[in-house]
Formats: sequence, C-alpha cells, structure tokens
Amino acid sequence: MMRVGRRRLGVTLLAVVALTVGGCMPAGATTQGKQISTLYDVFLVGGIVVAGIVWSLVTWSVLRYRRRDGRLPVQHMGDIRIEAIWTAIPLATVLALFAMTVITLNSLDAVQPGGVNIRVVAFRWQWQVVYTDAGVTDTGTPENPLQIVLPVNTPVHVSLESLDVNHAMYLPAFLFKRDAIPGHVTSFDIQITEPGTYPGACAEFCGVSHDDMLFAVKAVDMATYEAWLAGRKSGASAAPAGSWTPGATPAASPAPSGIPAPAGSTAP
Ligand SMILES: [Cu+2]
Repeated sequence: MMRVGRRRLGVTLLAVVALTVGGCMPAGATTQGKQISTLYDVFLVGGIVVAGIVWSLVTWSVLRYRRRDGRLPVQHMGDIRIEAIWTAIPLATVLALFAMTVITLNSLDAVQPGGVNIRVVAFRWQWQVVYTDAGVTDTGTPENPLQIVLPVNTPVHVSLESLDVNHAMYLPAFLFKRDAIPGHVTSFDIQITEPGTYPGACAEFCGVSHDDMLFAVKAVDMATYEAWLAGRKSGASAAPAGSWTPGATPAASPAPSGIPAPAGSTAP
C-alpha cells in the first residue's frame, strides 16, 4: 500500500517536472532551434539528476552522521575507491555534455545545399533585407517594421552585417541570436519548420532608438514565397496578406535618407 503511494508520488513529481520543463522551454521553430532545444533539455535533465543525487546524499549524511550523545561519529580519512568514483562520474558527465555541445554546434554551423539566400543589414536604427537571388530589398521603419518573408522547410542562407555599430539579430522563437558586427559578414543557415510570424528584435543596445529595431520573420510555404517574390520583382506590395503589424500599410519601405544601402542592394 505504502509502496503504491510512493510510486504515485514519484509519477506525479515526474509529470510536474516534465510539464514545467515543457512549458518553460520552447521547442524552436527551426531545425537548428530544435537541436538547441534538445541540448538544453539534456543539460536540464542532467542538472536535475545531479542536483537530486547531491542533495539526497548531503541530506542523508547530515542526518545519518549527525553528532549524537555529544560524540562525533566514526571519522574516516582517505578512501581511494570513493575518491575515484566522485572524480570519474563528474568528469564523464562533463565530457559527455561537452561532446554533445560540439556535435550540436557543428550541426548548427553546417551549410545545407540548395535553398534561398538573403542578406540582413542592421544599421542605426533599423533593419534591411536583401533577397539576393531576386534582387529585392526591403527596409523597415519605426512605423512599418521590417518583415522578412521566408519559405518553410527550405535552407535559408543568411549573411548578417552592420553598417555602423554592433547590433544583434534575435529571434526568440528560433532560440537564436547572432551579432551583426561592422566590417564583418556573419553567415548562418536557418530552416524554418512551421509557417507563422515570428517577432524579432535587436538585442544589442546600439543607441537612442535601439528599441525601434523590431522586425519579424514571416514563414510561408514555398509556392506563396515564390509568388510573393515574383510579385515584388514586378512591383507588387511588400508583404503578403496577414502582415504582422496591425494596420500597417504593406508597401515597400524606402531606406531612410542618409543610410547607405549595402553594396549590391537595389534599395532606392
Ligand atoms: Cu541595434
């Protein structure tokens, strides 16, 4: 009876932990984000197991070997076997986590064949995207934040640059943040798995209007993306139906005056 009760308590605790972890940890809306999420989960579960072992042993030894009747418990000095165990287990744990991290990082940095290319340019205080395959450019404004339209289930090769100071491209739903550094092109791949609109922002304090640097990624299926891009080439509206900014007029926003367009862009 007692054993059934304990088992139920154990199952309930596990369910609570699983729900908490699931609720706190977004899965990532890209294949890369999902890999990062899996790595986070491994670290979190590993941390919970280690904390459980350490706290249990400390609590047990404090209670079991407390001073009783004014006398110290039997004192032990040096035990090679135990010392080897408490050195080997943490070492193996850290090495395993290190190996998994390296494997995940290499996988994240891998460039997939095919796909579409975009150049994202950060400047004080907006974003610009150049769809390099089509020669189409969009620039955000505070009133009309940039919306980067991308196809789902297709590798997207991103070249990220800055025209002035350090900015950072942050997309929480992708579990992704990358610095935009002046004079340095940062390249990475993303592959979005779910259609949807994902808000992003500059995550590097870059000056007085840093908070204007909002943008969004709108992920659509390939057919919609290609039709939209073809429409843009022939001068149609900038964003497909369902733009993320309520009330915003979908129109190609020109680069603000005084902001140099990146080399090769077709910004007006
Ligand atoms: Cu910025």
